[in-house]
Amino acid sequence: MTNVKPTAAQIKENLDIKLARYFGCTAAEASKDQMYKATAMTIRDILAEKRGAFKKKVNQTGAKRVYYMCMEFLLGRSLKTNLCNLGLDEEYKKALADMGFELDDLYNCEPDAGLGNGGLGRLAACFMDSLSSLDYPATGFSLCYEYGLFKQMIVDGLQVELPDVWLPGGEVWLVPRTDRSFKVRFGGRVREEWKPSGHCEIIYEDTEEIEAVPYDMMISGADSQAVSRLRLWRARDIQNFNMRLFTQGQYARAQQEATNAASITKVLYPSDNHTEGKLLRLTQQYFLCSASVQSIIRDHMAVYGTLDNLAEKVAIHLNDTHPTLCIPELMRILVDEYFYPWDVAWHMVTRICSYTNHTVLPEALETWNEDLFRLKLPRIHAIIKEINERFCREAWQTFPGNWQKISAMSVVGYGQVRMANLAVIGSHSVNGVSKLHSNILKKSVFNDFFRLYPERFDNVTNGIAHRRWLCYSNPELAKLLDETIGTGYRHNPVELAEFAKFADNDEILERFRAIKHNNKISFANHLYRKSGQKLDTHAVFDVQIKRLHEYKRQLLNALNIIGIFLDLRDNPNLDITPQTYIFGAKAAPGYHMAKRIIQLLCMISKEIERHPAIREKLNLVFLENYDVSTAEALIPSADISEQISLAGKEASGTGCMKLMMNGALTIGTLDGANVEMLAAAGEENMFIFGLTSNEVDELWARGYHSTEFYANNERLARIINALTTGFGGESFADIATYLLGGQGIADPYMCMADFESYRLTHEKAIKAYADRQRWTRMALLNTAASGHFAADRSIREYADRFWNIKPVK
Ligand code: 26W
Repeated sequence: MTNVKPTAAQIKENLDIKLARYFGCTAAEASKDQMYKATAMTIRDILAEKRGAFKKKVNQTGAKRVYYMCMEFLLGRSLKTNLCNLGLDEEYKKALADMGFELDDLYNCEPDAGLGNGGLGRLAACFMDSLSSLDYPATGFSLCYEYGLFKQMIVDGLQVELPDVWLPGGEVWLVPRTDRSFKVRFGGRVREEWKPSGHCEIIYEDTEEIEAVPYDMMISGADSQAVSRLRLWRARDIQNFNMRLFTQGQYARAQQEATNAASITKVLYPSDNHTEGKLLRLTQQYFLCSASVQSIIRDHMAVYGTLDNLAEKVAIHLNDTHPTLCIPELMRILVDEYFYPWDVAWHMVTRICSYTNHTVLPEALETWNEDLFRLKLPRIHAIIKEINERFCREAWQTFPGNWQKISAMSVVGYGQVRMANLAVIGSHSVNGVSKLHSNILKKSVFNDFFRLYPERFDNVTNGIAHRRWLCYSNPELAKLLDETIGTGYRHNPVELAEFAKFADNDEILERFRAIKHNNKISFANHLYRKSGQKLDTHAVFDVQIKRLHEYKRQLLNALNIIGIFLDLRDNPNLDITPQTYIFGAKAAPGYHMAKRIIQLLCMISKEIERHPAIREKLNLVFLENYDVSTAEALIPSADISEQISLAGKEASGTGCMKLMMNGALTIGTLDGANVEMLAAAGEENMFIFGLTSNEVDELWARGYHSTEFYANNERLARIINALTTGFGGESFADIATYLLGGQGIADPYMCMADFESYRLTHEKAIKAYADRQRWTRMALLNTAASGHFAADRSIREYADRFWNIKPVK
């Protein structure tokens, strides 16, 4: 059946079989949920079969493979992408309609697989799509968290976190491979024993062994041969169950032992850009690395029977530092289990591994307490010490006598194990995720390493799965593109540039505008069904969607909205274009300031509600539980995209790309990928404001005093004072203090310094919106300029420059 598309009749037959076997019912009796599951199961079968054929071809051709290691994959839903990528959506729609079901209804039965926090995890998911669409042999490795990122509820403006139970509906995509389990060791002691053969054997004593069980998810490419595999590990107690304790009547203790092991993959850490150095997280990371590297070695041995050619056949990519322990784990297996000499093994490891950095914030760079590390992973600790010693000797050649530099670059120092340093030392390539970010890595974060290994440093600007984020979530726009520029852009996204030819075509502009308006109506309906909130679809939709973090400056946006609110309160007849501000953001549960900013946004919204006259012109909507599916519904409807981080802080941003592709105009700083978006779209089609990253550095060096901006800007002063008075009955004096000083550094992300520039630029954008013809032209040109920001382009760059892998056709 491989590559032969099933007919509607065959689909119906397959669905009947699944319903009968798994739910004991017929189509007429089945619930939507049962039909969704039956549908997913039939797709899973098609994918498994296709994957088998592809794997065979990869084995036969001896092609090199890439293994993408990441603690997070923010997949969202799978049914629609898989169906569309396989080109089966129309047939399934027909078959299901015959059986009394609407495919669109079934899409909504699927829970989001939220196995990630934000940008990093979503990027990994987009990359899996491109890897299979471009026919690269790829496996992603991560953990099968029982609970994904928490569900967010907002109660009186406060974020409440609820567990995200995704498996009951999400499990249908997973194929358990209990036959492919591995053991992962923790704790205990290690001893070296020299054997007469000359080998050193490593003896483990009193270690705890935990079983890693793989659950495989197949990810289809679009119109391609390849099916990528995402292997998610689940922890299971190796002794299964302590029957001795149980028969002694110690039921709870017997139960407890098994639970401890399973807790490793219980829940995703809900924080990005801030690490706490918690033992459970280190345990999760090693669990992922050890199981995955063992799996890679096993697969390789099964095909080649030797590891001598491992570096020619395997690329391992470390997506941020979280899976860095792959480096010492691979060393452990090569040296301890296959007896390769250290130097030979190290040469292999550095040829195999590559590393991407995703953040420059110092609080996000992971380090572990060395004592804790040694207790949990004694053998890995010893290996890291050896790596470190050899590295320091090497660095001495470049920086003789400069102990300060060498100690800053070392992996182990001051009682800490530093993951970023290990990742750089053990990889042949290190890249940032936008041009600006990669330059900052070379200039500051990794400057010493750059001087030592200049050839290792490179840039690959991020990209998005344009089929998911444009073709499937904005089908009307995709149809217009198909008609005007042909369907080639679906596989070759740079062809979107052709669309620019229609920038002065009135008929196309009108259609483009109408599509945006229809998308706004669709989103308004979606929101109304979900929460009862109403949206004015004639207002500008001004959208800021991303994790809540101070550096992303949702607060700057809020300050500007407060200004407009005060204007309207003074004069409700003010002639301004109606504007609706839409926010979606989750805050890390322990991140106090982020939660206060959410509360501020909600309370401004509540305050506006109290003024019917103001509500006609100004609205603020805070979307509860922003997730991938919400993004897919919202992004096609956005007019304005807020990308307003303090310059130098946002590594890339990818939401900006999704919004641009769907014809939203960006208001942004010269940060992350905005810089390249500007180069692609032209300054006449973007609204750029604020300090540049160099200016930010200079201002810090000179001494930044936010109070000067308060003193010299009456409007800003009034806004800050309004914070203290409060909104919706809640004072935000603490946020005023945060901005002006009093405790800690005043306004650490320079909202005050950038305020005026932001306000003026924003005003310019809102005024530009009034000229709809001109606005639509700019929006169309943004879509046309967005092809560069497709993940297909990013993946080709990784494949050619770092992984050295080729498509298998
Ligand atoms: C808890 C430790 C931790 C630290 C950092 C967890 C997760 C992180 C991530 C690296 C944070 C993250 O998601 N970074 C984002 O990565 C995106 C993909 O490259 C970029 O587009 C964003 O700019 C960057 O913030």
